[in-house]
Amino acid sequence: MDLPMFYNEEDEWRKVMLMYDSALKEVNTKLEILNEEFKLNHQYNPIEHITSRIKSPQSIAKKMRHNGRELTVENIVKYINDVAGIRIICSFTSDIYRIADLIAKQSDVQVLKVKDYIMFPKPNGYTSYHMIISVPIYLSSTMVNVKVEIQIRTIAMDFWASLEHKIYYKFEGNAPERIRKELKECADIVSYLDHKMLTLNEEIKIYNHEDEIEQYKEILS
Ligand code: 0O2
Repeated sequence: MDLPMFYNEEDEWRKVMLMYDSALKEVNTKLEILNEEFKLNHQYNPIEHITSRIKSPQSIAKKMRHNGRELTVENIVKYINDVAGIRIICSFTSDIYRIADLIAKQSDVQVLKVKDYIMFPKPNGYTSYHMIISVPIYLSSTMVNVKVEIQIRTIAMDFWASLEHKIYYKFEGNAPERIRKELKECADIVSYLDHKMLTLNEEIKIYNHEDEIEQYKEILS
């Protein structure tokens, strides 16, 4: 984003945070609208729930240190993609791609980067679909494009990721081999479960469709 001119670093920081916060509101509204419309047309919610957060100053500083960059507002805006983050939890894997596609198709949304950890899981077993997008935010005298990281995953993927996150921090990234192996096994079970649930849901849809045809036949006879 092109930063408007600010008077000092503290003012600048506050205004940048306002922009990230506004971007979260924009994207959350877009998602609520898509979910409501989908519910109206298809009688179900593709989105189970949504959480959003602004990255804590400590996490931002840690990431900047890790990347070996000087901690300035300009660098944060330029190099940290997930200051504003949204996590979308879906029931089925097919919903993930549907939601990602609906977001990407919006004309004011720019997709800057996609990481498909569902097609290509991380070696530890992590699966999720990540998008870095930018959305326009209109201020009184200017418009800025603000980056938002969107993570889309199923309930089961989210369950796994939160436990893995806890374990990662508990062992500071050096979990014992046995725990890492068991986590990977759990990730395989998650993937199997998601696949099985999706297949079952598709079957139920066929039954519902056949029921509807029978009902029409009865009405017409
Ligand atoms: P937190 O606390 O969630 O904010 P890039 O954005 O492309 O410049 P980055 O940040 O490595 O580079 O991107 P990536 O790989 O898309 O990962 C970003 C976020 O995905 C992480 O943010 C986590 O939230 C999540 N994530 C990625 N890999 C894992 C994993 O192995 N396990 C779990 N539980 N989550 C993961 P942060 O900043 O690490 O943390």
